[in-house]
Amino acid sequence: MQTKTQKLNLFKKVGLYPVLCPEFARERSLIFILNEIAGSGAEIVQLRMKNNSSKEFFKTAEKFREITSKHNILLIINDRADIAMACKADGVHLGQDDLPPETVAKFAKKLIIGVSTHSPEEALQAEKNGADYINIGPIFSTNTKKNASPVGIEMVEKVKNIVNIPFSVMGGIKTAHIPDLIRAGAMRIAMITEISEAENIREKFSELQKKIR
Ligand code: TZP
Ligand code: MG
Repeated sequence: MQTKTQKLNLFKKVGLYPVLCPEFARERSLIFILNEIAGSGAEIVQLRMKNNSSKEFFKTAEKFREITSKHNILLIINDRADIAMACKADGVHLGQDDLPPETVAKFAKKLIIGVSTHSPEEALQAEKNGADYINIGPIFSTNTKKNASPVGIEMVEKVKNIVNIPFSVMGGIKTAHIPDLIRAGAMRIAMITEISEAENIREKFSELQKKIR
């Protein structure tokens, strides 16, 4: 069992941050995709299930925990601190409408707490309220987050200068965007479809890792 500090140290070293959702998997199972990225050396994965029952989410999370533990992959659960606790995940990723980070921190002392942010104000607030990391996004427009307007690469430059916690970037990011994002100061790049909808997931994952390292 790792301490929260140990988990956070692993988080800081993450480059590529895959997020897996059943809706963006081209009919392949999430377990299949997880095994593919585990075989390509994934360091972290987030499980995001917006349209399933709590029970289905939990059952998948348990399977994810089994596989990620074997491969020393950090497991982050989207939205649901209860499911993250129940499956013994390493962290939870909270949206602006989920439980506040300061509340989760009170009962989930070992979970890494990530928060989605869409402006410098939200980023500062999340840090103040106890987030261990934030995500900045959506950087570009994307089908996976239709209702949010893109914040652009400029937001990365702004936020990196005002927060002291690690951050990831996400939203519409494709392979070709990586050099520009790295130049802007992004060290952790989160992606859904570029990875999970790739024809050959292993190949795509390795290509992305090389670009980020
Ligand atoms: N939060 C900000 S952007 C996003 C989420 C959940 C979706 C990113 O998906 P993709 O396929 O990498 O554009
Ligand atoms: Mg969420």
